Amino acid sequence: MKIYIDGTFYPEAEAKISVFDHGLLYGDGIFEGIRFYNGRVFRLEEHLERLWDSARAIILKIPISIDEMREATLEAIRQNGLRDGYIRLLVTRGKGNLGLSPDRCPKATVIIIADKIQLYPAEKYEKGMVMVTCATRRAAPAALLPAVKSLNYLNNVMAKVEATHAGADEGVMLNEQGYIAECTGDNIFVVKKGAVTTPPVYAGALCGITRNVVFEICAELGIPIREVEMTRYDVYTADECFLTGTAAEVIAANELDTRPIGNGGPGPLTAKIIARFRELAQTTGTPIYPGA
Ligand code: PXG
Repeated sequence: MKIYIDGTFYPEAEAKISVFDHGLLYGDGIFEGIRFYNGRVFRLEEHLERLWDSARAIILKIPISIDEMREATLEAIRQNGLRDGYIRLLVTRGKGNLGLSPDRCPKATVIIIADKIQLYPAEKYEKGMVMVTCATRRAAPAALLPAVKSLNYLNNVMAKVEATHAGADEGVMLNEQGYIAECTGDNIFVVKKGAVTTPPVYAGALCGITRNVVFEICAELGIPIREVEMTRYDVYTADECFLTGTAAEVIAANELDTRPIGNGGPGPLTAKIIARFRELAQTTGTPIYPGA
C-alpha cells in the first residue's frame, strides 16, 4: 500500500510521522472517511467541504489548496490501483513540542490512506443491527464541538467499547439532556407511520454526508423527513430504524435495549432508501481514472 504524507507517496512500512506531532500527542487534528465505488469517489466535494469547515473551526491551516487535496486524494487511489474502497484524509496540527499549545507547530501534516473496505457481515444488512444505549454521553458542544470531525474520538471509542461489551453491534449516544444524539460512528433515523425523523445536528450529531444523502433520497421519493429531538421512546416505538455512515452506508437496526424494532429486518421504507442509496453510490461521484 502507498500512503501520501505531505506530497510524497511512501510504502506503508516507511509512512511515518514524528512522535512530536500534536495529532498523536493531543488528538489535535481533523479527518474524513470517504468511500469510492466502481471507480468514482462518492460525495468527494461534500467531504472536502466538511474537512475545510472542521479546519476553520479549530483554527488549523491546511497547507495545501482544496484542488491539491482533491487531486492528491484521487492520486492516492490510483497509486494503489483501487476501484472500490475507503479513503482516510487526515490533517494533524503537525510537529511541535511537548507543550499543548499549537503555537509551536509551524506546519500541519496531511496524510491520505486509500485502502480496501472491511464491510460489515452481509448478515447484518439482512437482519439489522442490535443496539444498546451507552452510559457514555456525547461530548457537550461547549466541551468538544460534535460537528467537528476531529481526531479526538475517545468519547466515541469508549461508547463503542461499551456497546461491544454489552454484546451489541452499535451504541446509541445521548446528549447531556438525555435526548438521542447519534450512534458511535453513525447517524440514526426512525420511521413512524410513513415519516422519517432524525435528531437535529444541534442535539450532538455529526452532520453526516450519508445523512444528507438520505434527506435527498427522501425528497426525491416523496417520503416526509424532518429533524426532531428524539428520546429512546421514539426508537422503542418506531416502525423502522436505520443508521447511516460512510462505512456502514444505510443499514437497518432491529433492536434497542432488548426491545425489538420492526419485523427483524429492513422495513419497507428502509429497504427503498437502501436500494436508492446503492444506486447512487454505484453510478455517481468523481471519476478516479481518466476516460471513466
Ligand atoms: N457520526 C459520527 C460520530 C461519525 O464519526 C458519522 C456520524 C457518519 O457520517 P458520514 O459523513 O460518514 O455519513 C460518523 C462518520 C468507521 C468510522 O470506520 C466511521 C466514522 C468515523 C470514523 C470511523 O466506521 N463515521
